[in-house]
Amino acid sequence: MIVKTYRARTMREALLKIKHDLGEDAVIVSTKKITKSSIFSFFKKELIEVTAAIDNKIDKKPQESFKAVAKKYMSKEEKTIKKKPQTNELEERIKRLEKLVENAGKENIQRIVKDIKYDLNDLKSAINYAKKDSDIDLSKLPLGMHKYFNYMCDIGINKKYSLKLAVALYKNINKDRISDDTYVKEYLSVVISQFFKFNRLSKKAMVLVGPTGVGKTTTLAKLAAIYKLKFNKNIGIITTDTYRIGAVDQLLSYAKIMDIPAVVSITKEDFAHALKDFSDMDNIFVDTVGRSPKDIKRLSEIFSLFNNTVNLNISLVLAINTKEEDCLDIYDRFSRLPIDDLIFTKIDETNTPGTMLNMAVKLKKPVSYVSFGQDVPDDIMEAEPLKVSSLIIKGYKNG
Ligand SMILES: Nc1nc2c(ncn2[C@@H]2O[C@H](COP(=O)(O)OP(=O)(O)OP(=O)(O)O)[C@@H](O)[C@H]2O)c(=O)[nH]1
Ligand SMILES: [Mg+2]
Repeated sequence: MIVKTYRARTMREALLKIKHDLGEDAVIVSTKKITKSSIFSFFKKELIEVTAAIDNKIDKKPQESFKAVAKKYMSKEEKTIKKKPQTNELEERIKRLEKLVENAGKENIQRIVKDIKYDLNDLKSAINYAKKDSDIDLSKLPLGMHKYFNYMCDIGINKKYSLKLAVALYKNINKDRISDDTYVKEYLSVVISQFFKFNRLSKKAMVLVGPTGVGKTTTLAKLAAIYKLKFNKNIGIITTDTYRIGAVDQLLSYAKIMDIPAVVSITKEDFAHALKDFSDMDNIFVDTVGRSPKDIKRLSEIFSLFNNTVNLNISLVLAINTKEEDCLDIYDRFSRLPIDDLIFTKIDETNTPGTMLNMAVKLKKPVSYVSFGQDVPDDIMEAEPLKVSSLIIKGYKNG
């Protein structure tokens, strides 16, 4: 008698092996299920072990002929294979589950991945910032806001304000939209606008003072044109800038083109007379000589002209492309005059318009106008808070 043991994944496979090896007359002696584990696999494999024998002479009573067992298992497996409806149903369920997973993936996992990417970028920019500058503690800044903090610093908003604004912004925005740049920046623009106060001209005479070359004469020409041509006002121009012939010429030729009466004042008495002469006018615009804030003697000349003169709106003109510390120093020097408001110029020439916010907060002064170009009278606007904050956040081209 030949006795042999076969292992296979299925009974069908085992029977085929036995048939091939021992022939159709072999008998099944025993069958059992065994499990086999592999060092390469975490999962144990289940096998069928079949012992078969062939020797009809000795073993008169084989328990079961190979043929019979083969037939039984073959038909069993065939039956299982033929059970198409059941398989189809399983396949259908698998498909349904796969579809669910797929859809869940689209809605949630993709969103989660997007959020993770956003937070990663945010962390990267926080690390970059920490490498560059370690004098400000960013630990209070919520994740997701580093990007906006950096943006505010980049556009010139002072670091401490940027941090406070980012924290305040986070408390108020819809957190689900934290990565939506347009939404967050619009919100930021509204928050920033709260720090500005607009000064609408209410006094009869407006005097523009400030350092050299900041745009006093150009701004005055723009305002004179707007008040005369747009608001239909009767206006007069006084220039106290007799320092340079060119400067007097510049203003007188503007006045001539616009058909506006203009006079030149040198002394305090001249100025008083000019004001008297224009007393019937709706508005009077007064230009002054540009003085270096360091030139104390010449600054005093300006101060003596306007000090104690009533009903003057004194506007300090600051070119916003000037360094913040210099702007503060300029304000300091000129604040011997009763400054009513600030006029910001040259916004078109700077990448850091956030300086306007720093100035408005530090100097606690309202703003009357902002100027963003050389064209008279187009490149100027009233400093309405939302418009100014929009200029800061979006830049002057998109603001
Ligand atoms: N880009 C830009 N240039 C400006 C703006 N305002 C004025 N300017 C230009 O700045 C230069 C100086 O302008 P002025 O109006 O003469 O300046 P100012 O303050 O009167 O100068 P001084 O009288 O010499 O002190 C001129 O070339 C102007 O065209 C502005 O908002 N943007
Ligand atoms: Mg001038």
